[in-house]
Amino acid sequence: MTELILHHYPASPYAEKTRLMLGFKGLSWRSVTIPPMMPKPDLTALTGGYRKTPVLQVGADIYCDTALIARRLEAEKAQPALFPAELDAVVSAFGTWASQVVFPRAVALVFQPESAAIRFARFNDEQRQAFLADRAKLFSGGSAQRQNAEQVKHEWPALLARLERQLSHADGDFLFGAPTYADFALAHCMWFLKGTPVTAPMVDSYPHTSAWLGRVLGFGHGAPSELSSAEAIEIARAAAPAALPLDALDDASGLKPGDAVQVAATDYGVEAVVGELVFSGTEQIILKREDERAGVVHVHFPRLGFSLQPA
Ligand SMILES: N[C@@H](CCC(=O)N[C@@H](CS)C(=O)NCC(=O)O)C(=O)O
Repeated sequence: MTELILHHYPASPYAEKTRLMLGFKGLSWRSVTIPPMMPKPDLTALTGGYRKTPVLQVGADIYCDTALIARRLEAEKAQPALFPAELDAVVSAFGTWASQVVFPRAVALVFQPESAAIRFARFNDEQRQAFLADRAKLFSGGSAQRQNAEQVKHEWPALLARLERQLSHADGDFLFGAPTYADFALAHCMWFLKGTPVTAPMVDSYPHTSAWLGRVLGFGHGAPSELSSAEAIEIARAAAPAALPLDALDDASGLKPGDAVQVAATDYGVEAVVGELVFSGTEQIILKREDERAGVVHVHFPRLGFSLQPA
């Protein structure tokens, strides 16, 4: 079974980034709705503990982190390209900047009290406390720093003025001419801000950025169809992992295929996944693990931003 299965929830910005990339590529996919906070037993049966949103499943192969998911989508369908060869370094670097600089600032703005009050209007006190406790745990132990909303308001005009200038250029329909990964890596931050009337002006006051966002959101989500998490686990169990890539590296850590290892994000959501190292390449690390419910799966992580250590 080679269907693309996205484990996600509607309000997740990184899920929106992925849904838009699926739309850009015109792909069909299965949609599994996951909880927005822990516990996520059906997701972690597949990932071995990685809890962030979204996760892409293709049979018994599980892809963590949207930077790697984007490259898996490119392998699924090469054109239109997210990473044109002549722009790979700049487009990928822009994506890292959007994730590390813009996204945490958007989070601080969205979770400032006036905007959080609107966002959490449907939550009761207990749910609100549970959500805040979950996010505090998500951000403990990693390198990511939560941003201060007042400082972000101070910085925001500098970030947006540069975008405005670039997007007002004659070729400014998208960041680098034709649409690339960079557009999707930034658009979900702006989509997140558009989610409440308190933060929407942080985008709406910038006409070129607003028009660009409209174009990126215009790609839509491709063709999703619902799937239950139990069915997704069954699909993993029934499938065998795909053949491993051939371009393995000698890993700088000295770790070799067959070694028991652990892989963890270094920024936030740093719980480690333990398994057998089966592949270490320039872009990705693949672990094999066996799960009671999902059977043998290969879990794929980006090399950048993830640590690899002996288990
Ligand atoms: N670097 C990750 C970031 C993903 C991320 O931060 N996702 C948020 C939701 S947008 C998350 O996992 N929040 C906690 C949760 O969903 O449990 C990626 O690119 O996939």
